[in-house]
Amino acid sequence: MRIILQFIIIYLALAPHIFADFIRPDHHAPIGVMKDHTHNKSEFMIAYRFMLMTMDDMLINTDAIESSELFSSTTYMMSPDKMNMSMHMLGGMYGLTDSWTLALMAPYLSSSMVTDIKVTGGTIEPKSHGLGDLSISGLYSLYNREKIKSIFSFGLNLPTGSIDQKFNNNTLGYPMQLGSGSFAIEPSFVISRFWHNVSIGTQIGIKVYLNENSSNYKQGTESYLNFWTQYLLSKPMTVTLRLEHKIKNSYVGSNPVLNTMMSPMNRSDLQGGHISYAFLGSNILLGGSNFLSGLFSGQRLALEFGLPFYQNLKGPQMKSRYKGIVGWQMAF
Ligand SMILES: [Cu+2]
Repeated sequence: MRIILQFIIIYLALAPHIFADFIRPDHHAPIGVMKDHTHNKSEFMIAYRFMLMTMDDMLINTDAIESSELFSSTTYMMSPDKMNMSMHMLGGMYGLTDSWTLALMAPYLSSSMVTDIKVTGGTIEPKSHGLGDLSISGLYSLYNREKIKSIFSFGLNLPTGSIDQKFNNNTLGYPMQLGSGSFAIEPSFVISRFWHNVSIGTQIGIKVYLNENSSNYKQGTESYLNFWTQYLLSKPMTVTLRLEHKIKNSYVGSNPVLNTMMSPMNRSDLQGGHISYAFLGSNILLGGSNFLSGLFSGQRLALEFGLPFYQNLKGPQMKSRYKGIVGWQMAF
């Protein structure tokens, strides 16, 4: 009896520390960062993310250009005006060992683009939707302690998304296609540091397309750098701040069916650029210290909203306006 009592006393004394240190909302990066954490052996996680991105107006490098200027100063017959892109993404993770985690991601994309027509002075709104490129990754936990975690991951992009989306029997420009048509490799590295109620993390990654697709082009190499910090507002909830910089190179080759005189969207050499975003968000443990903890055990909810603060695009190319991401994750 005394042993049991002692055990209970010790347990109660340690419990707050166990719960404080074992799972924290900032053990996962802000929701827009992928491949940021690993799982223990035999642990599964399923994830759903919804992302919305809006683009409008055009840039040539950092200078804005209107449709009317584009029509008066060039021979283009069409000009992009506004684009909405939404993505549903299903993800799965599985801990093969305590060091190796397997991750799968499947995106479903919907895009629409309001396009100005020079001849009629009117607009059209082509749409595309369908499965994007699947990816499969191996994540290796290089270092996993209470205060520092570090992961190296290696991803493979599979060309499952369509690159032949059409509108009125005409092949749509590059930004409206759903996939890349190519295999790609994507190594990335993450390191995060945790303190009592603050953490910071950084990720660097690069995605290299390997082969020319069936339409005679290959997307440009993409590299990205993320830096974030999280502050624990309470045990189950953080506020997140993230800076992201992406560099995308121009495409190699071009799709011969796209008429480059028609629209800048058809120009494979006008697809790259630099873009920097600032995101504000939150990570929430639904199974945190509330009475519904049993029901939502192992579940997370996270969101981010971001605005671009620097864009330098090979243009004329549409510029980004904002990006919003909501995600739900469940580990078991
Ligand atoms: Cu996970």
